[in-house]
Amino acid sequence: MRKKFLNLGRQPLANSFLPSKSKKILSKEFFYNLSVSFNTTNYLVSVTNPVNPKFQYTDKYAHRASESFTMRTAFAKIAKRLNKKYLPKIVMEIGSNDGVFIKNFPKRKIIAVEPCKNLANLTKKKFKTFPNFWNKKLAKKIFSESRKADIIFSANTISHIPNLKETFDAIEYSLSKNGVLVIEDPSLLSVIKNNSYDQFYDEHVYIFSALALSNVVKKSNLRLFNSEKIATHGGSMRYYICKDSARFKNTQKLDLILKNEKKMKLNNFLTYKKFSKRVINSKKKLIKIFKILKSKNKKIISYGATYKSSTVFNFCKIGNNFIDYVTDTTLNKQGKFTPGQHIPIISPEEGMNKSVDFAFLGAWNFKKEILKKEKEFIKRGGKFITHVPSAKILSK
Ligand code: DWN
Repeated sequence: MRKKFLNLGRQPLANSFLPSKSKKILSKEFFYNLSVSFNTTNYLVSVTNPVNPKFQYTDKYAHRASESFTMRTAFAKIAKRLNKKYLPKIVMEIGSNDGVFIKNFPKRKIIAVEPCKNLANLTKKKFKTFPNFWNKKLAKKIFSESRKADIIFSANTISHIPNLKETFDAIEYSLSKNGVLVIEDPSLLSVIKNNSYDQFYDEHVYIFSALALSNVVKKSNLRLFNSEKIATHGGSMRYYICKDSARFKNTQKLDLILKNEKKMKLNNFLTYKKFSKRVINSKKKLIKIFKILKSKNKKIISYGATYKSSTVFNFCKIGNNFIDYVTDTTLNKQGKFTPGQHIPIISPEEGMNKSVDFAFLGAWNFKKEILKKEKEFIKRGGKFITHVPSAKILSK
């Protein structure tokens, strides 16, 4: 049974950066009610009413995974590790974005799957890319009984696909006998611990726990055999999954992770009810900070036009009332307006000037990278605001 625990209100699609604020554009903006539920049977946490992926992963998809140094380095590192450990002949990535992970393998081994046409067009010149949604039909087109994948990798994508049964069935078909599926997605435990409710938006249909994922993959004759915590995106998990009958033994590390999730009561609805109360308090505290700063005539901007901040801004009703503009390094976000609240997005070169007093960390998951980059801003007295793990002005 699914039980609702969090209501994040009327929300736009987090990827719907508007080209202008004309009446025509604004009248077409799509909104839906974003709420989050817990499944008391398999412990899955999911968006209650997912949006049809066809409206989300279009040829206007804005996010480029290569934009941060942190992610470029993290993907190069894991690609090297997987290559050394499993010696794959064929590597497939589901949701290859701009190729930041898969480009680290020799071209002859690569199969990329990316439904956003603008992104697939970027990588198809460099290696084999299927501009399609991942499903059984595509799996059968790519693979056969004699041709299977030794590694299937997918970062921040499986959690975006509503139909998990079909997704994992198609993966089971595509994996070689001892092939390994490696997925990375935000960690539910980190979300609960950090009050990072902004990890919930239309694209994050699921925020997985190891407990829930192990239940889900079983239905497709797959087995979660290992898992590790990773630092990316404010706390993620890397999961290793194989066919039921594959040679891999379940690791002690996985056992400990599952035990800890039970200790932290991720299998208990009450945990989520309590989280929901903390989210409401976080909202009140953040609005209070903005109001105080505005009453002192401080100039506030936001740093990183993230999808996550779309949830925060629309939930807390933070728009041009508090924030002058958002800076982002991604060229195709610059010159546009944020979803729902319609705050202009400009380049950091233009935006991080001397007039700025405070910058809200929309990309709080890259805090370390950003603080290092923005030493000048901090030196002249500029301060960052965050809402994770609690709403506050950072002292440094
Ligand atoms: O799962 C998803 C994650 C991985 O990426 C997607 N559904 C969509 C997207 O979500 P997001 O926008 O919340 O992700 P990021 O990676 O937190 O976005 C960071 C944004 O901040 C990018 O637009 C780049 C920008 N940025 C910047 O302007 N200056 C990032 C850094 C590090 C910087 O210094």
